[in-house]
Amino acid sequence: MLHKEKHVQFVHKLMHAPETLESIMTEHLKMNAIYWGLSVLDLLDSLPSKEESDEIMKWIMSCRNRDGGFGGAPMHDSHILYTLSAIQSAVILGHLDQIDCDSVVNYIVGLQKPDGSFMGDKFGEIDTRFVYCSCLSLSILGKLDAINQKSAAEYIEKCKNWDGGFGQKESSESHGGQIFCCVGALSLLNRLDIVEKDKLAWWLSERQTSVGGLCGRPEKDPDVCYSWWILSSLAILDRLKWISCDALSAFILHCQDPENGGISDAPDNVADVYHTFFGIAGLSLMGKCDLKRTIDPSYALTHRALESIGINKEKISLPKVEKIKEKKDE
Ligand code: GRG
Repeated sequence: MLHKEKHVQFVHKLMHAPETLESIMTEHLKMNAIYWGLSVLDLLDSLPSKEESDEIMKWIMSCRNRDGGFGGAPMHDSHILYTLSAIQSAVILGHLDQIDCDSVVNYIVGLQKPDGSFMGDKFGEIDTRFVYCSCLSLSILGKLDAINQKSAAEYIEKCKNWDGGFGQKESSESHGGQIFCCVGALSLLNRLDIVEKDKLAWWLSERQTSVGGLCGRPEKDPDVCYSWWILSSLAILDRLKWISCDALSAFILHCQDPENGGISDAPDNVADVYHTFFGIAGLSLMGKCDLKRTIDPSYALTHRALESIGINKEKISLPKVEKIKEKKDE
């Protein structure tokens, strides 16, 4: 059983929590945490009130910098990871109009390198995560054509490995999280032809462990967050049926805190909002626990949120329901 009410309370409690040593130490992640928390509330049909939404939006806008990007908290440097979370949160709250489209687009365009790759910020780290974050931000804003899409896709192709997977950069080992970013970006760029679908789906399905949970690389332990990274990649490739959804959902449910709400990375660990979001998002993708299959695997936003900005179902890459009649569950 999914403890929906408890999870909603868990997120509300976090949003209103007083400052603690832990919250100060994780301040740099606050913008991401806002997106994860709001997404949980959206998936569980419990969006904040108008007053609360306005308050959250005010905080988001206080993280905007002169360069057009957003930091993880007020007065933090801009980074594409937080810029995307700010945009996604604004979409969920119905306040995308408050984001200054031109300056954020300029900021993102300035992150692309001549080889198509993206820096995360002005300090220059390169990672396939940043290609995805940039493409998704621009796609939401309807401005994908502001970057060199051809070279972005070609850069991702260079990061493809012999096993069909993708890594952090060229010659990096395949990793579930990076695969999500590369497949997600290619889906947004309409370049899924670059993916060797069966080979990659085989690698992804091999990440299901004997306890049902998914891991990010061979020989690693399962972690609830891969119920998103791996599963949404399989969904984009239309091969969700290649794993046992029953076994995965049992693993996710086993990682819940039934008393205080929230989901942890693995059974009996401490719950956090990151794993709560990716666990519930995975359950939604599989249509388990009476959750609507409402999250889009490329945009990581609900259909409701996407439709509110005019991105409609035809563009959304959710595979058909009947296709989730998986072999392994039978
Ligand atoms: C909008 C959903 C969304 C995402 C934004 C930031 C980002 C784009 C994607 C991150 C993808 C990623 C790299 C996820 C992996 C996170 C993780 C568990 C890293 C730990 O990796 P390892 O290799 O741990 O240290 P393992 O699990 O292999 O033991």
